[in-house]
Amino acid sequence: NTPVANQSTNKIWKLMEKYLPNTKEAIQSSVVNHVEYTLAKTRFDFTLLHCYQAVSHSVRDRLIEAFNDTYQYFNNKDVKYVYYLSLEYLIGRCLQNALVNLELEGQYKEAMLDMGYNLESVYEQEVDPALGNGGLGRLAACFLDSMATLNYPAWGYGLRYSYGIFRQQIKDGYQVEVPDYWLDRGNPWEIERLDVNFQIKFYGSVTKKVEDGKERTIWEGSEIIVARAYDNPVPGYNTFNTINLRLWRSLPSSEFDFKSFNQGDYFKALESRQRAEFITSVLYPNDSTYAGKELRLKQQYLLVSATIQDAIRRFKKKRKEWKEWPKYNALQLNDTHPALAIVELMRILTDIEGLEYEEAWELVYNSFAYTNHTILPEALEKWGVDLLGNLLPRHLEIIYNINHIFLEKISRKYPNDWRKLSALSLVEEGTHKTIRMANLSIVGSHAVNGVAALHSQLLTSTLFKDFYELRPTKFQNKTNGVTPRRWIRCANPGLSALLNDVVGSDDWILDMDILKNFQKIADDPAIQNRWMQVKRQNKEKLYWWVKERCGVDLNIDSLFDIQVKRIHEYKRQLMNILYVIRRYLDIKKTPAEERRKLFVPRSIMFGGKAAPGYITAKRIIRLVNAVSQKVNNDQEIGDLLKVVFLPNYNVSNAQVIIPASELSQHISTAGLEASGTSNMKFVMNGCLIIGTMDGANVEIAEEVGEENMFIFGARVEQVEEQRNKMRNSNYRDYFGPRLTEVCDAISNDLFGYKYDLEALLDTIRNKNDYYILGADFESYCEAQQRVDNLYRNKSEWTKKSILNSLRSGKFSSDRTIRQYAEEIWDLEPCEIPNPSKSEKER
Ligand code: Z15
Repeated sequence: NTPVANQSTNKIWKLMEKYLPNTKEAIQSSVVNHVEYTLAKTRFDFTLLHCYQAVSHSVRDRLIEAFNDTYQYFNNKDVKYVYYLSLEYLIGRCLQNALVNLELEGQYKEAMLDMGYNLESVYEQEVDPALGNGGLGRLAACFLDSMATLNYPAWGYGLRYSYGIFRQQIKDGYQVEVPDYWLDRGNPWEIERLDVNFQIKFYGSVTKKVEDGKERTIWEGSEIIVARAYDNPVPGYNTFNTINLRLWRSLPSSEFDFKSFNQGDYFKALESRQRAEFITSVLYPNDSTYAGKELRLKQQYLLVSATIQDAIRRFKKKRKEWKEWPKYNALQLNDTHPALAIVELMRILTDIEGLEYEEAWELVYNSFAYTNHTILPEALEKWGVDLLGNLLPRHLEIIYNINHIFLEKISRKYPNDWRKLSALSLVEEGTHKTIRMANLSIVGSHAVNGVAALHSQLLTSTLFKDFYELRPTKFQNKTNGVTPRRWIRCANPGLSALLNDVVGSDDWILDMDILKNFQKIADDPAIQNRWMQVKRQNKEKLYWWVKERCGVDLNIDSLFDIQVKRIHEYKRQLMNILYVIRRYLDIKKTPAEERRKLFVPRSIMFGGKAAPGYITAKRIIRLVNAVSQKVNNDQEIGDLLKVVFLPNYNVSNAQVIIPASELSQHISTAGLEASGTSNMKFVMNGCLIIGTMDGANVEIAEEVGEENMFIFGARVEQVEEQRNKMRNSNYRDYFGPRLTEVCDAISNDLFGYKYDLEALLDTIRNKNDYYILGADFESYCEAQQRVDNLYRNKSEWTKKSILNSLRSGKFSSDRTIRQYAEEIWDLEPCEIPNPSKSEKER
């Protein structure tokens, strides 16, 4: 594209100099303008949805001003960038978050009210973009918020799936998956970059040519498609900095097509073009399990290749010396999903840019870092060499090369240590030869981190032990965090107002640690009362949510006890529901007049999606719903016990559920939950945790005090011993009478659905209670008894709730991101001048 002549550029600059004003009148006129000119609507034909769209466009205009200024400023300052690569981003709704971060929520509320609209009902019109599965995807979204807020020069890179994670419906107690075509009402937040396109190649063949004595490798792909950029501005809080989440969409290539295949066959040609669009069509709905599908590998490579090309283009605009690459670029791999980026950068540097292997490796190694999110073997990616070699033949060659050079060094250091050699190898030999993506990620990165102290410790002592011994300084911990902007300020306005009053300002939003200075308020009866009021209002909101979606009438005064997260055996939702049955049986055995003395009324809620192919997880949902049906309709029980499955757990529902919770369950088998991040959100919102010493729970206990939580169960060191016990005994002895009675009740068809439920029980009964539910059950019941006892003392409970919240500062993702920036990325903040401080207020 030829730039316009200089004179007119000057004219354009002058015209673009001004920022949008944020007075009530200016906001109203920008909204009305969008109604008329963007939506082409009139005042006679204008719904709440149109109102949402117009308001969003008006906010988007403001985001774009900040966004353009930000990258122009970064560019002028010639800063180092971090590239965050992730196959998933669970960003949640944008409107309220943008208004809060731009500090315009008050102005928009007033402007809209004046026009007859309630801003909160406008928020409800927005779809919840759900381009992720669970913790890993939500973490990426919290990180973007913190990177923008802390003024780090950063880019998020991901995929623009047309279908996000499925919407979960419950039919006859079973999960039913409905496709989530989230773009059907358009997406006012994204900026389509028609001019940012990169070619992506697949398949084909590799040839070697000798040119003036030097061997050159050429990979010719046989399928060529295009990745197009869609930009999503991410505003920082209390700063003008606004960074970019760039999502790629796959499109057919207009120049190449799928090489010559279908020439002459018009319809076949169109079909192969449509196959190109299919690549970024759907998010794979597995959390912590590897599926090994070719389409998924295509998605990964598309993200990686487009992103590396984009980063290189940006780098080349500024400088010529490749050796400066690591000084100006840090690339963070969110799990191994984008690990091919290591290989892609090697390929471009050597095959295309002509660097020597050693030189190229230096640049790759010093710019990449890798975050591991699990030690579960079923989650570790291992691509078959047949599949990988067919789709990306040159990349497989490079991987073999990296491995060869790496193993040669190892065998010099540890001669004849075959065990070590095969443990460290990027290649797993066997009938089905595979590439271990974790090993590739470790070898290609200068830093590797786990996501909580315990998890990082387990990585270096078990899964990555041999790598750790090789280079201990490479291994780090970065305990996860969550953004207080979305998880307190947006989700819990009542608590935010209370904290503002306690602190005397809203400074806690940027510095959660200052809350520790106000711990004395935990004993203040007036504060306790207000604290309880806030919780009650949040419970009321959830009450209506549950009534509308589940048709269940909860007692607002009952203890709201919640477990929401992906359904997985290691997270032990099964143990939770088995305890609910235990409680139900105990209530039934107690004479009616004594029940209220012995049992605190509880509303026990479950929520979370099961991967569509994960049968056991789906049976757990079936059991929860079977118990719910039985218990909720038992006249004898009344409000002493209610059980609800909350359908379609997602970010926007979490924003209602978490602030309303009083007790929150994080009960994974010790050692298996890498961190958990919802535990942090619950603590910030004043919930008490019942949990095992797993993941970040360990650090939460350290911060808030064990006496303010309900900790139970086997510690990591005891888990294997418990598994062995189970293997050597009958489940009835191992379970003990209380759990055995629960299993027998299910087997005796107390809840129906015998086929599913027997199969479910078999996962723990038949000498293979891998997640040691049997071992932990009694200790879990005891912890639950402590919960009841404490809940009877409202003031003590509230005091602990307050302390949980005030001591949760460590778990702000601001702390996490600062550590990444300082200890891995070597990145400096760069704050852009804020025009609202000068020009706007005039
Ligand atoms: C995922 O959500 C997590 C780990 C994975 O390996 C995959 Cl594929 C998805 C979760 C962990 O289970 C959770 O403990 C952690 O808090 C979260 O990632 C973010 O680190």
